[in-house]
Amino acid sequence: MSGEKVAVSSGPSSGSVDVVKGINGLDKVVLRDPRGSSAEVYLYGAHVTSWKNDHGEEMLFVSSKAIFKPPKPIRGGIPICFPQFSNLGPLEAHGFARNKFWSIDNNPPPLQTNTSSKTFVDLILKPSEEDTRVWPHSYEYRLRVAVGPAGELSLTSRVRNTNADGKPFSFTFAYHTYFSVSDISEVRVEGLETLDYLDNLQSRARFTEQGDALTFESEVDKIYLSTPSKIAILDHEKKRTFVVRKEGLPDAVVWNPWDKRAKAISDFGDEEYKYMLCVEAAAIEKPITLKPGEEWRGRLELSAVPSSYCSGQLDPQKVLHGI
Ligand code: TA6
Repeated sequence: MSGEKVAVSSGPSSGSVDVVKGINGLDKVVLRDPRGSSAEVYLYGAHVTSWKNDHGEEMLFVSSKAIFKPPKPIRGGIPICFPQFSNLGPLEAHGFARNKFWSIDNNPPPLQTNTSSKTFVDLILKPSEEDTRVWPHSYEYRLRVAVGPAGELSLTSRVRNTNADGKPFSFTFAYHTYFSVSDISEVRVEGLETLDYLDNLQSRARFTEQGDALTFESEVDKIYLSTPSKIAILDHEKKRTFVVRKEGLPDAVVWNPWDKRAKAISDFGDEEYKYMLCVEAAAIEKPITLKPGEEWRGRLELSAVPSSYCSGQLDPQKVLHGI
């Protein structure tokens, strides 16, 4: 596969960034870190569909039934829910960002991050005239997707209100990440215990999670509120722990459709719920409000580390708090 090179730094320590044709001829950006990890981002939706470690192992789940055909969003990877999470407003479910064509931003404003990653792409979404009929606001949404030297994947969103009429706007948001897991019934999530959540399966009634790590044996669709900045997903069978770090994103959604609901989703395999778990860094309970000229930033960093949690050797507190 050959493709166009886009703006990247060069030199032996730099990675590569190429634009190639993906499924159904849709443009995708392939990021390769020199140490071997990689990521793929479709311009359609600014949708990350692949994140591989330096052994070429895929970390994200994408359904075998995913339809890469606009206007249908891609099932799996990291859909961007903006400017509305789920049906919490008048727009289509999860907003429109995931089914718009984004552009490569070759000249983004400087972005301060605490990573040394040199392998990244900047994408931008601005509303068309038709879009402003659906959501009557002017904005610039910049997304940087980067793979780092330790194999980490980061997504940094910057949303700026560019309304000329002086009006503020509000939005809700999620990085709807689908993690690939070996067997959902062997997965634990640490970092959300004892927190309050809204249960989507019970008309978003508010409950408090019990003290134990989350495990899975039926459908779950919960919005955890005011969560810590680190969440760990422990895959017992793979002996792998995903660490989710987030900034500017107080909430976290946990979703698995389980068997019945899986059957009702046309672009999702009947058995695929066993091999995925969505843990979504989000801002839902308190919508973000921006006045003209103001900018919001929401950052997600994902890493995968080997874990020996199954043998009881790894204290989840160490994963979460680094102690
Ligand atoms: O984030 C969880 C959720 O809002 C669920 O309620 C579920 O429907 C899922 O997202 C998938 O939504 P989608 O519109 O992609 O089918």
